[in-house]
This record gives sequence, structure tokens and C-alpha cells, in this order.
Amino acid sequence: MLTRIDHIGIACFDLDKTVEFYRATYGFEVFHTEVNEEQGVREAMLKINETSDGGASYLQLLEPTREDSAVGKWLAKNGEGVHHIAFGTGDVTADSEAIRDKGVRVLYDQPRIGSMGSSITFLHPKDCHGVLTELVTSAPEGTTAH
Ligand code: CMX
Ligand code: CO
Repeated sequence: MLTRIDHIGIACFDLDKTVEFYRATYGFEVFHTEVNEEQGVREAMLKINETSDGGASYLQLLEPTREDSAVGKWLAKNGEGVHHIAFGTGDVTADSEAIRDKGVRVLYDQPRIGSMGSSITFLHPKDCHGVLTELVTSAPEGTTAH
């Protein structure tokens, strides 16, 4: 079951400058940064709020590590902006299979590794009214170092 907004993914050209904008404008601090080579991103997670199911909601600021990555291609075409939304679930595998059965294209056969050791998959934006949609199951508590 999808229980929360896990994060909103925002594509940017310069991660450091964008992080500074969110800090100076809103007071949001960086909770975690990492490079995910498989996804082709350098990213910063800004925690916005805790949630009632024990998870949290974040902004995920994304800078491409290579031009031919999903975010690199998207930035070249659209410029900076909201790239995707991500819903949180306790079981990304079960939920993505149930959604696939409804005729929505799920991009990965098996979930892959996302931020902070989470398991992630994506739904094709053309099957979701133009919104690239990610499903996320957080890593079990205590298994990730920040
Ligand atoms: N939101 C909405 N529509 C999008 C989109 C997005 N983020 N990215 C692409 N599209 C649309 C394009 O506009 C295009 O539409 P038209 O045919 O009408 O022009 C269509 O989808 C195909 O786009 P494309 O530019 O040809 O790009 P690809 O098909 O090569 O890739 C996608 C699109 C969704 C398969 C690819 O971006 C992908 O695999 N995304 C999942 C992985 C990802 O985004 N990783 C980065 C984030 C990592 C993280 O969150 O941790
Ligand atoms: Co994401």
C-alpha cells in the first residue's frame, strides 16, 4: 500500500547552488548526499517532515553525472524543474506488480537501489498522465549510515 509522499525529485544543473537556495530561502538542511552511478545522479536529500508510518518526506535534488542519464537528458530538453514524484510503500515489489497488472509500465523487472539503501522502481510517465512516478521502500532502520 502506498502510504505517503516519499520525495519529490527536482533536476538541477548545479547541486551545490540549488542546495544553497533551499537552505537560504526555506531553511531546509541537507540530510544526506550520495552519488548513484547506476542512476547517473549526484543527489541531496532534504528532509521536510516525519510521517505517521515512521517514514519521512524529502526533496531529492538531482544533478546528472553524465549527459546520457535520465536526468541529463531531461535537463537538456526541459531545463531545471520537477522531474518525478515518489510514493512510499512498505513493499515496492508487491505494489509495483499490482500496478503492472493494471496495465501501467513498470520500468524495472526487479527494484533497484535508491537513496539511502532504499529499493526503488519507476512507472512510465506516458502511462501516468505525464508524471514520472517512483515507488520507494526505505531501507530497514539501522541499515544505512547517513
Ligand atoms: N516526466 C514526464 N515525462 C517524461 C519524463 C519525466 N521525468 N522523462 C521523459 N518524459 C517523456 C518525454 O517528454 C517523452 O515524451 P514525448 O515522446 O511526448 O516527447 C517521453 O517521456 C520519452 O522521453 P525521452 O526523453 O525519449 O526519454 P527516455 O524514453 O529515454 O527515458 C524514462 C524516459 C522515463 C524511461 C527515463 O527517464 C527513466 O528510465 N527514468 C527512470 C530513472 C530515473 O529517472 N532516474 C533518475 C532519478 C533517480 C532517483 O530518483 O533516485
Ligand atoms: Co527519486
